Amino acid sequence: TPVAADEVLRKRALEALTAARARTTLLTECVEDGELTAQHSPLMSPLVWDLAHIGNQEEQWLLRAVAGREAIRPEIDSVYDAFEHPRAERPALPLLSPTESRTYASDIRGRVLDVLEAHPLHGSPLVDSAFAFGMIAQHEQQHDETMLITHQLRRGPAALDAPDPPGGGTAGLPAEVPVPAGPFTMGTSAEPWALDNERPAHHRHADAFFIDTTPVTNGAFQAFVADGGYTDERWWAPEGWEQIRRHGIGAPLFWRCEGGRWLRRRFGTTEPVPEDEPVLHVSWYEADAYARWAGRRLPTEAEWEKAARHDPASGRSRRYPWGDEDPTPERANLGQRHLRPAPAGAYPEGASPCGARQLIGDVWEWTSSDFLPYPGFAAFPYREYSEVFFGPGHKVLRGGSFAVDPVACRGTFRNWDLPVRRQIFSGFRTARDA
Ligand code: AVJ
Ligand code: FE
Repeated sequence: TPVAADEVLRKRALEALTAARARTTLLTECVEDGELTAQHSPLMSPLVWDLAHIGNQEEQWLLRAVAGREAIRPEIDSVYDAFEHPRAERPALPLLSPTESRTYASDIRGRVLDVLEAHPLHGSPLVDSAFAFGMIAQHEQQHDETMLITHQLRRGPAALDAPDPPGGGTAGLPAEVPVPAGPFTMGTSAEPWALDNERPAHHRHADAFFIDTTPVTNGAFQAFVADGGYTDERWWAPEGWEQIRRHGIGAPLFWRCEGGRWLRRRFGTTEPVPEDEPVLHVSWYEADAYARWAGRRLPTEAEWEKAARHDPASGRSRRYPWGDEDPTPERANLGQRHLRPAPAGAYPEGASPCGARQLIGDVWEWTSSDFLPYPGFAAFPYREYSEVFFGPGHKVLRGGSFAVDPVACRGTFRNWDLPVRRQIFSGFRTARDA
């Protein structure tokens, strides 16, 4: 019955919002208040900006747009508008204090839970299937990932802790798997909480290609470094070459060489670079250069999605590599359960029909594609989520990292960033034409 279906939606939305807030709380309670207002990197906002921005977006969409309420603190909207103020300028804004930010966000949440209990979940695209509630849970989780990046950039002793992910191993696995030529369905019109840029479902053709079974590992990337990959202009796109020259970049972010051994800084600790783990913190240019050095290329976004979703047995595209069921800890490294990617070859239960592993979770995977709208795209509910970023300036990343919550991760989910970015939890796998 519709009433029972609504109760399922309300429960799902409540769980997603509650899980997001638990993670926000963890990320903002594990350091002193002074660290919340500090700027740990000009690339990032102070953590306290993310905290109040989370509350402000929730107020704007769930209290004002959905429930028609008056603004509670209209004067702060502009302070927490990401487009008005670039990250580097945010520490100078009249920000709410840590205590005020916590109180504001929890006050908004209390009112939102009242709205969620009673508001109709039919009658407009914003509320159908509890979309706006799902969108706001995804928004908070995306900022939680951003805050985790800030934690990685911050100096000082570790503030976070988590058990290691399960082991992997590539013995017996082919280095690459084939995907035959043919059409497939890209994007979705069915996933209720899919964001505007994932829509609509449409047909695409892909020529036959091979794709790496696992993401490229640190060990493989070290071979590129040792072979002089960073000093050979042949492998680099011109803007990438310019960036590594100008900044003296010779290895992934957070790596350093000591006595001939590669070490890396990871959430307040330093450790030898684990050779069997997917490489992390590389720019699109570094991924692209590695692929060219290896005689290969990055997959296109369509190739990535076909490898992840297309089921040749049924001809359908599935929600995830393993099928239509939600992620579990046995299938993918998601949700900040671990503070690192799992070794290559982990999660056999998460393999896709073509045999590729770890397409979901572990590291965001750079693709060769620009972030562009699908045919039939319609901005919803606001142009600033996706539309203003379309174009050649941003490259698409797929699959999610260990820092992405399952609510903001699926086979159709699209992330994007500037090709110079390397503080994000980014890695890649390579491909080639068949
Ligand atoms: C989709 C991850 C690129 O963090 O800039 C957060 C998500 N949009 N608030 C970002 C987002 C508005 C966005 N990314
Ligand atoms: Fe935001």
